Amino acid sequence: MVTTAEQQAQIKTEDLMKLTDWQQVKEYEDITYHKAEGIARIAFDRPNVRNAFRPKTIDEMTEAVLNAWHDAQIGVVWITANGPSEKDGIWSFCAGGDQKVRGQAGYVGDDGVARLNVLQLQRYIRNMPKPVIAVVPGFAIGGGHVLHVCCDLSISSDNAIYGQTGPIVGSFDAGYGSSFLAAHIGQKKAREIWFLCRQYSAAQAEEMGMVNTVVPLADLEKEALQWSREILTKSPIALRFIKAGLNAELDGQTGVQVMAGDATMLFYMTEEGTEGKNAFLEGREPDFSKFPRRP
Ligand code: 1HA
Repeated sequence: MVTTAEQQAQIKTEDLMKLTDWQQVKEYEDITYHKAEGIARIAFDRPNVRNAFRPKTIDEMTEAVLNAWHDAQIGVVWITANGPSEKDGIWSFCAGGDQKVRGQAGYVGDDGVARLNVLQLQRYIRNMPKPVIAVVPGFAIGGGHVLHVCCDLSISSDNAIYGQTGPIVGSFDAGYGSSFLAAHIGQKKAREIWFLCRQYSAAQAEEMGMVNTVVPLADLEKEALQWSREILTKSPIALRFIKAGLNAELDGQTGVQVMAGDATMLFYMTEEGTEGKNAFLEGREPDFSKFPRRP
């Protein structure tokens, strides 16, 4: 049985968050940001508009994502959402760009400038060398759907609804929102989702490989915690390279650059790499003769 609208209305963010000792990192207007046991929980907090994002929302989310990226204590990052809507009790993940602030050339912020800054956020999620999990408690529509596609894993509540609206509202994401989607579920299904703009249940999303697992809304964060704890027992460098490797082909030169950077980091950690630095600092020629030329 899928969580009904009446049941959704009874479930509060505090209920979902009571399973671990979440500590607030910073107070924001459009999002909330907490950390616990190596996990960063970054949540959309505009449930009354289905968590649609305006420029401030994306600015705040970008700051939190970068903070989690650079925190060496954090090994897993959640992109999730708070709920339910005070108006109708419905839960959502994100309904994409806030159409009320959409101007002629993008979404208009307090500074009056129109931008599509969610694309930068997508790149950060993709390039961050840590697993990012979309923890989806409801509607994932338009640019909200694209964000879950950009995450490494998607854990879905059973009431979640997935779909695209771009060709209805006069928008499209022909970048990550199309190519990564096709990589996940195949070209035919990706074209169906974009050309017809239908809505899909969580069960359908799981069947087509668009999400990893589906659980009742009440158990969503319990499931996400379990997945995160399992991930946190694994080698950070192994996970870093797996993510980079899985991204590399589709990401082209950027994918190669990310992976090459990881290789450089490892090289810096070796005696051979350190010899070059030491020699420079000591004003002598480097001596690489003792390092084997392995087959
Ligand atoms: O395509 C891009 C981009 C492409 C390239 C680069 C950057 C991009 C950045 C963004 C996007 C986009 O995201 S385009 C797609 C924008 N999003 C949409 O078209 C989704 C619009 N919303 C819906 O289709 C529906 O609301 C829904 C399927 C998610 C839920 O339907 P439901 O349950 O019938 O609720 P609804 O009554 O429609 O919405 C509840 C409240 O939330 C409404 O407000 P209220 O009348 O109570 O005051 C509704 O206006 C508000 N709301 C929902 N979605 C949005 C929204 N307000 C502003 N913007 C929204 N996107």
